[in-house]
Amino acid sequence: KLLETGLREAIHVEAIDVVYQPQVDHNGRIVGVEALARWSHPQRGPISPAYFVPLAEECGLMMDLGSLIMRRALIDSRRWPGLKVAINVSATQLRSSRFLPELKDMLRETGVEPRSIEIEITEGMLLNDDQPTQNTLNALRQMGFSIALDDFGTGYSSLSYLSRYPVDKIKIDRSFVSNLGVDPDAEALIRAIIKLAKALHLSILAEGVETQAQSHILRQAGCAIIQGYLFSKPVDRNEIDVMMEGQA
Ligand code: G
Ligand code: G
Ligand code: MN
Ligand code: NA
Repeated sequence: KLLETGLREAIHVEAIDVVYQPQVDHNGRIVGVEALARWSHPQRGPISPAYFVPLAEECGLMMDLGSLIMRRALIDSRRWPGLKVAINVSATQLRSSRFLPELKDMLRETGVEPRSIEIEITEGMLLNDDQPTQNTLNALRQMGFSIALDDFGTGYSSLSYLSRYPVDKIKIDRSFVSNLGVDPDAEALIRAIIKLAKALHLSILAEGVETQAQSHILRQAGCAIIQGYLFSKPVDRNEIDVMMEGQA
């Protein structure tokens, strides 16, 4: 209850910030960044989005929180013309009739082109298979956004939704990556996922890459883009500026 009040206040005064985690090719060249929300409670300190995003869902604050993050990420994206900025969008946002009109307003306000933005949704959201979600995804795709499927492999996925929904990229969940070199089946699983992605003409990215060994196996398996602590943790916008100056 106390946290709910704090979150409401933080959203009201726009005290939620966004950090960015680079997505790199195997030469270490940054090709995109994922926007990740951050909240530091005045008394309790940093609270994980794994906690405050679901809290926002429970107390009806998700649309306000999502809009705040979206606007912030769109504004920041103008700093990095060559980069795609990936933004996590929740199930509630996709189902809401507020979502598309607000997004269109923000695009107008900021002058940002949809093709420089990737919308990240989770596998679980597709399992509900409701019409509003499908309509919104189709509209996003038509506007020129790309769509990435986050945490791929963790849902109870019948693969059929992959062809039913307008998905451009799958992000291999870090649980598969962390098992590389530990669980003998992990490499086979990753190879299978990559093969599937290629058969469906989907781009592929692996998350949670922490070691050179993991990076090497992924590269061998045909996964060209990686995200994880090996290259960089999520950092503030100024640090991305510096990284981008270095690769100009
Ligand atoms: O950044 P971190 O690893 O702490 O994120 C934890 C979880 O919170 C991840 O599952 C991530 O996808 C989710 N998350 C982070 N930022 C956002 C956001 O802006 N919107 C939504 N819906 N989820 C987010
Ligand atoms: O679910 P999603 O992919 O949006 O979650 C992103 C979260 O994963 C972020 O909170 C980020 O802090 C975390 N993360 C990013 N890279 C790594 C990594 O290499 N290892 C681990 N353990 N977590 C990571
Ligand atoms: Mn994500
Ligand atoms: Na993920």
